[in-house]
Amino acid sequence: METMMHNKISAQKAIELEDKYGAHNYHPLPVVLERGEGVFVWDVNGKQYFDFLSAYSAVNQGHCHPKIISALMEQAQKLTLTSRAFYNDSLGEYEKFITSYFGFDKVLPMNTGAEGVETALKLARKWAYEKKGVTENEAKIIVCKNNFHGRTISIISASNDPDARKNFGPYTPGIISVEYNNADALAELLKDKSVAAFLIEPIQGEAGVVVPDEGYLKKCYELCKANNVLFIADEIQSGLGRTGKILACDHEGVHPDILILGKALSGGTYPVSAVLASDEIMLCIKPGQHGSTYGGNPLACKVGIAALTVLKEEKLSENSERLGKILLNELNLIQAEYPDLVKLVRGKGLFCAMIIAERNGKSAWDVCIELMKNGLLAKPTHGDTIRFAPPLVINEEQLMECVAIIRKVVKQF
Ligand code: IF1
Repeated sequence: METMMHNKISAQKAIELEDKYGAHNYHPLPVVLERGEGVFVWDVNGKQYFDFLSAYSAVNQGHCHPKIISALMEQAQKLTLTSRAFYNDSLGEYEKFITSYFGFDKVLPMNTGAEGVETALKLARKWAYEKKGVTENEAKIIVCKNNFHGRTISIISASNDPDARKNFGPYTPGIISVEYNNADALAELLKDKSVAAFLIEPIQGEAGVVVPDEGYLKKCYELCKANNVLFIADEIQSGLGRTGKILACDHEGVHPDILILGKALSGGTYPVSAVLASDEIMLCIKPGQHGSTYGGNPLACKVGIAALTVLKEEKLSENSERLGKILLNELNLIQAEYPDLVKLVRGKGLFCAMIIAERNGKSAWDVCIELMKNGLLAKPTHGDTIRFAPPLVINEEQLMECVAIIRKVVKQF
């Protein structure tokens, strides 16, 4: 125990080291975590918190889920990476598993979400030239305003968030943006026959859990079909049970032409992303035309199978749907009680957000600091929004404990 205590880093020291030696590309809440299990995380001083961010929906299965960790540990002692220069005994099994899990012909395995999005964009362009007959280098991609799809130069070229794009130009051409939740505006843009694909988050996460009107997704899908345009669903954050269905597209029975997954595809243990599509689309990419050092590595494959199995076996989508209804109802009650602080709440499943009215200089950040002091970790975004997205393994008793913390903190403001 002495050695353990001796090696323990203090919160202040950890923060100082990051400040001195790390890029300042984040502004974290002043909490230093050292352990996670299920819905809980603990800081270096042993204080316990409910994790209401779930690492942006990467730990839907809960922190350090034993089944996923044991799959990771077992494979880590056997074979972690072969590169795709050779076959390995795990990739084919994983590809069969994930394609039948979501109902697609093929999967292209990658690592981060942004790589998955970039892969989908490359597939869509290739398909446009080689199958749709769009003139080479003229393919267009339609994206939604206030999107978030990652941080690469092509992806931020599709962003209208000044923080995400300022001074990162020149930008990738061939990207058009359309108002979210406006199918008529999309119909207008689809008249351009050089459009290859429409890329959408079924629910916009970073924008503040923006849930479109009932029927919007279905309408967009039908418009894309009618205009021979690929419907690409970025379910990196909204997928894998977060909104109460295994995919947010399932709320409207939409089967996307290209599906992009990430984050909880590994339960937060390892970067794993995936792009799923039909043979017609996927086989446009031939050997040597796309790849990645770690894409489809044996470790990712075993972890991916375990993470997806846990989602199904523990009925985490159903739990998200049931408890999400309770959470949204409770947040609406808090909004009704304190309308001058809480402007509105919205969400679907255990994917909720609260919009804070800036009052006497108090912002969402200040509310999150108080929530932290009361044992609940949530993240402010865009100044006035707080996202509430606990791991999908949370139970009703724990959820109500968290609602009480949120109510207590809102009340004291
Ligand atoms: C950051 C946001 C969330 C995503 C969707 C693709 C990606 C993400 C819908 C890219 C990633 C992360 C990135 C992280 C914070 C977080 C985030 F605030 F940035 F926007 F969740 F909302 N599509 N989202 O949400 O996946 O390459 O990161 O694996 O960049 O600060 P990635």
